[in-house]
Amino acid sequence: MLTFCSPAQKAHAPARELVNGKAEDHAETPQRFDSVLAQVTGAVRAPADHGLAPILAVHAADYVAFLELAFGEWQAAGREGDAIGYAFPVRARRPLALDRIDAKLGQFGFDTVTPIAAGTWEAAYWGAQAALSGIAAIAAGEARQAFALCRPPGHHAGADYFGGYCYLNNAAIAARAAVARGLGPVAVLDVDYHHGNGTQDIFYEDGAVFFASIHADPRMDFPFFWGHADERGAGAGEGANLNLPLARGTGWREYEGALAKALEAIAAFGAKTLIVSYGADTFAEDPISHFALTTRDMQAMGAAIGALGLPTLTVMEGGYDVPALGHNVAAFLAGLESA
Ligand code: OKP
Ligand code: ZN
Repeated sequence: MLTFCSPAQKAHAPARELVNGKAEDHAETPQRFDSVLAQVTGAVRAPADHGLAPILAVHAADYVAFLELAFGEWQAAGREGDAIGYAFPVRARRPLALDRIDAKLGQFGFDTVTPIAAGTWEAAYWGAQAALSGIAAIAAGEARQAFALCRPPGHHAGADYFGGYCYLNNAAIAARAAVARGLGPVAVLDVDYHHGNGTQDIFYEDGAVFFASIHADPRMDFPFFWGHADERGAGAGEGANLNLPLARGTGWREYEGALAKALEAIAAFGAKTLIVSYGADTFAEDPISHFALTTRDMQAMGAAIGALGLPTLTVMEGGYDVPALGHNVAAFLAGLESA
């Protein structure tokens, strides 16, 4: 599988996340990148620099400027360690031109597990470029399938917010770019353990992009507030959003049924290009998740998706069993290629 990634994606190395009243070692580590890179087969290419324009086609300009400058402002304010907000506008969030870094972290972030560290912007930027390069290769007919080894992940990031370890929404940026290149209609299929709330939000009223997500029931798991089955899109996007929440403990038998529903809906939508937000945190041994898929199931998942026969870009999302991560990704991609 043609793979795009940059070593710059290891520059993001947040130390801790604040969860359940404790500071824990951050689960989304640079070692994840190495685990995957060690197992991918086929050509590995550095991403081309497509610049900020395709990022700004998804993300708000003030948000992107904030991301780029936040760590510097944090240091200029005399803070130590990574930037984490502490006050969040639950109601009446509006685009206030606030100056204090503390205020901005709350304005643009929705949790305390997504620090902005020294290399966050650089890593997120090059992850987005990897996804864009995958779409460029598909558009040019160089490959029918490609893999963007994005890190940090992207699917929790919205047009103007970060959270859930995500800053730039790589899958959404790729989907918009695919539409712009005439590869639409586009479907994004999110198989990470967690609901892709950012991607859902970005395309909620956009009828050009179908979003389907199979994930842990948000009544039990992050991101809690989004990913419920009754969220079906609105306006021009009405009916173009499909959430398939599953119970903790779900194994391949149940998962396979949900996947079949998602694939059927994507086919019925008439998608011409598919973006897969792939997270390996559905793996039974994942340290922060609660499904029960095996490495072999990852291959079956890839094969089922590949059977759609669509040009497909796979974008890396989560997966936190670091030694197993590369093997799970490789199994998924092998399945995808086998179809
Ligand atoms: C990002 B992605 C465990 C609690 C933190 C946040 C999960 C973010 C997942 N330390 N929960 O979707 O894999
Ligand atoms: Zn996840």
